[in-house]
Amino acid sequence: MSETPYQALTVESLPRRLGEIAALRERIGGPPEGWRVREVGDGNLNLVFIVEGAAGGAVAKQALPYVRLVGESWPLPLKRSYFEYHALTRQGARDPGRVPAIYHFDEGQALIAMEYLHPHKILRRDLEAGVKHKGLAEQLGEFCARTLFRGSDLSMKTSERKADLALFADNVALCDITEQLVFTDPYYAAPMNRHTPELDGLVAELRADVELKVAAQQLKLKFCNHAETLLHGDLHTGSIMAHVGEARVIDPEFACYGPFGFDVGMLIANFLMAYFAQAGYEAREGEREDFRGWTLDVAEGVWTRFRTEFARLWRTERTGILFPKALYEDQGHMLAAEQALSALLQDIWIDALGFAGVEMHRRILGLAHIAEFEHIEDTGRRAACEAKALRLGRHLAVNRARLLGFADIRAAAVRLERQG
Ligand code: SR1
Ligand code: MG
Repeated sequence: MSETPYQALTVESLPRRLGEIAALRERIGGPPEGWRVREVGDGNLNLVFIVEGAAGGAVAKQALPYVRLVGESWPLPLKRSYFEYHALTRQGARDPGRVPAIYHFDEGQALIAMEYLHPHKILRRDLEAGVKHKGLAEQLGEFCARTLFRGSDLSMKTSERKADLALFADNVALCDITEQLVFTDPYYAAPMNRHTPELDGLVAELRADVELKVAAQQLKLKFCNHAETLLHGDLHTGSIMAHVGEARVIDPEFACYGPFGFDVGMLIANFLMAYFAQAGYEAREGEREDFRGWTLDVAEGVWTRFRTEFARLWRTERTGILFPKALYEDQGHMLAAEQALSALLQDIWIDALGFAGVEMHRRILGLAHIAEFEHIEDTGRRAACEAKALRLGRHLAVNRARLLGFADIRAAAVRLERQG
């Protein structure tokens, strides 16, 4: 495929074009003309095909030269596929088995052929349907800790870390989306924004909130300038596929170097939004109480498992240029190393809360919304759920340095939920 100029795949052209690739022919099996192909992309950017044959299946993800959600009026570089490929290979090495295996990558066609995760479902759909998953918080917390710790100067050889910093620094267009859509657009009437009409009053209040705007820009400064580790960059519950007891992380095309707290904060925000969305699906008040509580447990569990695993890696794998053991353990200064770890985790916690706050805002006020809220048909009811998330988001962003532990977040969320 690499000889031919870029061409978007179609259900019809895919068997002929991918059938030329030996690794895929073997994986899928049978003659390509007999392959069953479906286009299933429901994300904002790309084409995604599921291809099945006699021996098994594969997923073919191809970037389009524009933002699918908006159309050709918003061009977007195909090179995002290259960043996704490189992020997947690093994440696969840093937390084996948690991301899909790659079968084939074609940079010219902006195409990654990878493992078909079956019968896994996009986690967001289960959060809407009220389906729990065992071990979710633990697996996601570990994924964050392992990929973030092992992609940083705490772990990597400095020459490799700097080479990766340079490689991912070129992911300009996707970083620009995050910079704009997450940190700026929600806080003024930007052209692509939209919100549920019943929220007009609260939206005006938030956009006039100077403290909140300062917090959002402080967080943007961190995102743009604190190149601490390789981020997934878009770690929401639509970037996770789950099936009984197993979560897999997909879609790291927004990968870039950024602050430790970003992925963790985004993830926590998405479970907090799922918490507030539950009331929109209750035929009888309180019907989803148990599931609602579980979404908070997962948000908390992500943070606690992240912290535990990060601490374990700090103690056992601190081989990079930061906080070298030569200065601490080798001098008998174990306590100082533990204090440095606690201080770093505290900084990450504060950042994560801030990023969680702005993520909750942009999913309600910006361009890219989430299904759990969008599928609540009654707009009055939807707005009531969204308003609680907006208020908690504000609390997290503005008061992030004053919130001591998850108990504070839980109490604030429950209070808002009970206020009705
Ligand atoms: C224009 S892209 C909008 C959003 O979709 C992606 O999934 C990212 O979350 C991005 O911010
Ligand atoms: Mg995505």
